[in-house]
Amino acid sequence: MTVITTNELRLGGKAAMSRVLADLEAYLARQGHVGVYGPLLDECWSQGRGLVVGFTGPPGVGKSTLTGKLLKLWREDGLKVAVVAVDPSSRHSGGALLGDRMRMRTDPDDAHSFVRSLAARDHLGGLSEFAIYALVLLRACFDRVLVETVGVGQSETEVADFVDSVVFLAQPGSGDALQYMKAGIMEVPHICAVTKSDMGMVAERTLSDLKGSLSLAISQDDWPMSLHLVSASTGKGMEDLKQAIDQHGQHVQQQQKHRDDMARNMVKGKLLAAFGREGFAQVAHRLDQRLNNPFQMLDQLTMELRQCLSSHQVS
Ligand SMILES: Nc1nc2c(ncn2[C@@H]2O[C@H](COP(=O)(O)OP(=O)(O)OP(=O)(O)O)[C@@H](O)[C@H]2O)c(=O)[nH]1
Ligand SMILES: [Mg+2]
Repeated sequence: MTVITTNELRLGGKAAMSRVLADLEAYLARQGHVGVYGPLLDECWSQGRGLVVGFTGPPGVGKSTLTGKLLKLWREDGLKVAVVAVDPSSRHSGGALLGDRMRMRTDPDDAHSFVRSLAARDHLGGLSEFAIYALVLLRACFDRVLVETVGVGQSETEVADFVDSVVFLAQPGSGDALQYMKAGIMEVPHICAVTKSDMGMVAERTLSDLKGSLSLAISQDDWPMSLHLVSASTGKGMEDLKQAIDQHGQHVQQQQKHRDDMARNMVKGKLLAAFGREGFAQVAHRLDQRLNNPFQMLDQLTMELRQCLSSHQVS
């Protein structure tokens, strides 16, 4: 089986991307590991310079509307933009509803914008198993990859592990963000925005509540959190928000450690999910070095642990 090269993927546009995502998903379902796709994923991983931005916040806060607007703004700057919606309701709708809704807002003739909805599957609210691979391929071909996820609690950490910047969106009139951060459930996002500023006072009050409590909040990668008041409907504040995301992106992409941590977390997370703590402990030391080819490493360790398991079962 021959797999497309990174270059072919870049040159092949949206059609090539759709095809490889579908093929990879089918392959993973069949084989249960990245196998022949390892070299492509590793090449995309090492060459991928696109900024992956996670948008998170409660249902209905305005994530889809806002990512749609940002897509437009970055396209006007001449950047290539992909939007991935991780759809928690897809267990019922198969993801089709959201996919259709999103597609309607994008121009099918624009070769440099790509919108795709992915099922959240078993990871409620977080990134699906497959979404992580999809992000790796997308970031090699697009300058901005926007990821929409619902979710609080555990899944926040998961999102934070695989994106460069985390943007938390707060609903006017709600103190959600504040409560989660205070309770330590949610890590401090890099950027926080109160949506729907066209609602007036209620949005402004929410902003000042957040401001008062979070003025000294520093995110994990030493970034002072910025707070924004935006309206995707009127466009107010959107340009500032876009620039704040770009600035954080520049900051984070200069850090090799950030990329190394991402690779390690990805391999660790997948091995833990497949083999549990005991299984992972057997190979944990292999992740001490820098992972230049994390996907082929993941595959190799998966094979070794599977073999180990089956020989135990035989004896
Ligand atoms: N007034 C106002 N309404 C908005 C704005 N942005 C989004 N909305 C409305 O808020 C509702 C939810 O917007 P979505 O963008 O679907 O929110 P979401 O966070 O993606 O929702 P889920 O994906 O279901 O979690 C819709 O009815 C939007 O029209 C805004 O800037 N101003
Ligand atoms: Mg949405």
